[in-house]
Amino acid sequence: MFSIHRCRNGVAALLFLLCALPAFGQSFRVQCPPTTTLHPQALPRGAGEPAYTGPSVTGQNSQPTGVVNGAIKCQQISGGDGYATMGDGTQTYLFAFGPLSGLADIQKGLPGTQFASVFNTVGNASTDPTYNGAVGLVPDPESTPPGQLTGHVDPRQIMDIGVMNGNMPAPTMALDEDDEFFLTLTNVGMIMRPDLFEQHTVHFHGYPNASAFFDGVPDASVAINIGASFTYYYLAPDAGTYFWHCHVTPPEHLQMGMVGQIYVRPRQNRVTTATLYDSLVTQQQDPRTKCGTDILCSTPLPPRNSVMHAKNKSGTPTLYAYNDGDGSTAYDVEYPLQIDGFDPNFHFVGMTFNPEPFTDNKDKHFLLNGRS
Ligand SMILES: [Cu+2]
Repeated sequence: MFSIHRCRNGVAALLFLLCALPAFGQSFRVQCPPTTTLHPQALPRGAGEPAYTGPSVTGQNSQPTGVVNGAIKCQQISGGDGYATMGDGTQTYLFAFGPLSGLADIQKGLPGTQFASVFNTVGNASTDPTYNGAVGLVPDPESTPPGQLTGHVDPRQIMDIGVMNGNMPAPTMALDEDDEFFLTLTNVGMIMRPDLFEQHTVHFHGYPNASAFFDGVPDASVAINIGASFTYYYLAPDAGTYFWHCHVTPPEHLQMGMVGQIYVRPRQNRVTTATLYDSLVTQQQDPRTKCGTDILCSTPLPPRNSVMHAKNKSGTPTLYAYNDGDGSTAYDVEYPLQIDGFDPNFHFVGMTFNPEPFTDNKDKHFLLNGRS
């Protein structure tokens, strides 16, 4: 995840000094493996999300041959700055995340989260409006054999698209329960604040088993420097609607705009059994969420009824917010909604080189999806 360049030719003292400088450097990279222990077979492009067929293999010895559920999903975001346009046309300065993958989907208001087979493609998001892969991903000239997609990127493409491209809300993320999610944060710097050397992180609220390494609280975790990338890893554990934010000086970076949404769609969307209830019984036998052995088991089974896995008004299978077992969280329309408030004075001062007035901070703009 980090790339540390060592000097290979540091014999003469002067030479060593000259080439020691890059030793402090990091670099942009993306990480999106096509296979993992939990997902040993790469999904072909266009395969879609596999159906939920039973308890997942955990990778532990007790279950050497288990069912593989879900897929590998990947996303890249920038940490940087940008502007929001208020209802009266005022341009309000943001510290913000921007999209660096799934740009074609983001333009349509969809999440920027992609299957590994889509993320790991080479294309030019500046010229191709249909490109959903990782911005900057190019063949690695130093791979064996040369030309493999190893996560090596062309930083120019990332800077061309990522600089001054931050938005609030941050790029939407959406995955399915049982997915493995590789989220790369690439810090492109804040071009309006060259006096700052701000790090950024991703801190995922409501994520119960976060390892400290991927938790994004900089006091106890990793924070990402300008010019560097870091890939967070999450095993989507529990269906629901969550939010995430940068945890570097959180009152400032959150107020300035570094907050977005993450949706974990329930297994119930992918069951093929006749009744939702029976599928829920199967799900509750899953070692990862089984009652009695896992902290994620929160509720007993609801009363049995025989609701079929119904079609919605447009004739496609109904989607659900949670694994409810009885269809009670079915919905027809999917739309991300984020409510924010911010103080335009604080944002204005945040664009200058003066200290921000934390004690005078008072939200005056109330925002729905970034619009006042
Ligand atoms: Cu930040």
